Amino acid sequence: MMSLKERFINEGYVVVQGVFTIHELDRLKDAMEKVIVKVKREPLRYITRYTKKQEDDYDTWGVNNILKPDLYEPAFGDVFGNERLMSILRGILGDELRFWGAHALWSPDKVNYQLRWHRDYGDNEYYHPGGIPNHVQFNIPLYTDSCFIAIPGSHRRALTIQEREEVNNNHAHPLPSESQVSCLPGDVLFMNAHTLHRGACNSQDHRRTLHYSVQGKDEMYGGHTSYPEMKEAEYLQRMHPVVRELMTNLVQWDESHPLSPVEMLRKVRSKKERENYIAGQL
Ligand SMILES: O=C(O)CCC(=O)C(=O)O
Repeated sequence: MMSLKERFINEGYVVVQGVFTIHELDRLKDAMEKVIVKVKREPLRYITRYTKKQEDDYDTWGVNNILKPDLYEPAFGDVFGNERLMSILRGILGDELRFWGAHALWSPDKVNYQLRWHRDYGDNEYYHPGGIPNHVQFNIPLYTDSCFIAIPGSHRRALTIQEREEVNNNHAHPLPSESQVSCLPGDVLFMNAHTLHRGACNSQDHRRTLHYSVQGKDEMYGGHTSYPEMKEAEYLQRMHPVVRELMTNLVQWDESHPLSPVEMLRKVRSKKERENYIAGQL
């Protein structure tokens, strides 16, 4: 029988059951509702994900950067105090990790969403034939969640013609080997975001899911998501010690690997593209 890590490397994702306790989930649910209220009140203030974005008529399905001071709730950082979670992440990526991202996703109120087929980070051509991950993304569903749809093993190969057509045309049609991934509250979905995937969620669903990512401390791919507060002692002091370490590692890596002007431009462009895309403008 394959180990959890082998399944992750082989399939590009794996669901681990019962990682979070009811008590942890309850704290996260409270924190999540506070964030949703803030974002719905002032969506333009944050990096918000929209299904509808018209003046005075917004419908949202998520927000990025929930560990930033204006959205932070201690429960969000305390996720990294879960020993089972940390041992799985370290088992896949190694003992020393760095922070990459922390976002929140929820069901829209008005407009159902169908997120197109994609690999994350704008890297639709990227794959590692051995399935070796350069990050782990993980979803913590606070309620039953079946919104993530993926093609198992697609992170280890080039896209097929049919898949490439879907990606290039921003489509979200069902594909032959797709698999809808279902999680119960307490489960964690670990994913290699280079696995071809899409998302779908209806306004009738009650989705509340945290969407985090980490990398190995010295991973050459990625990084560059540190923000100024991560260097402030007062901000770091509020964080769980593991988060403090992950953020310090990210800042150190970002500072010792400055982007060239061309890379900077590429990053700004792909960030803009991604923001437009998650803002429902593509
Ligand atoms: O709704 C989902 O779970 C998919 C989210 C997603 O694909 C993304 O944020 O890139």
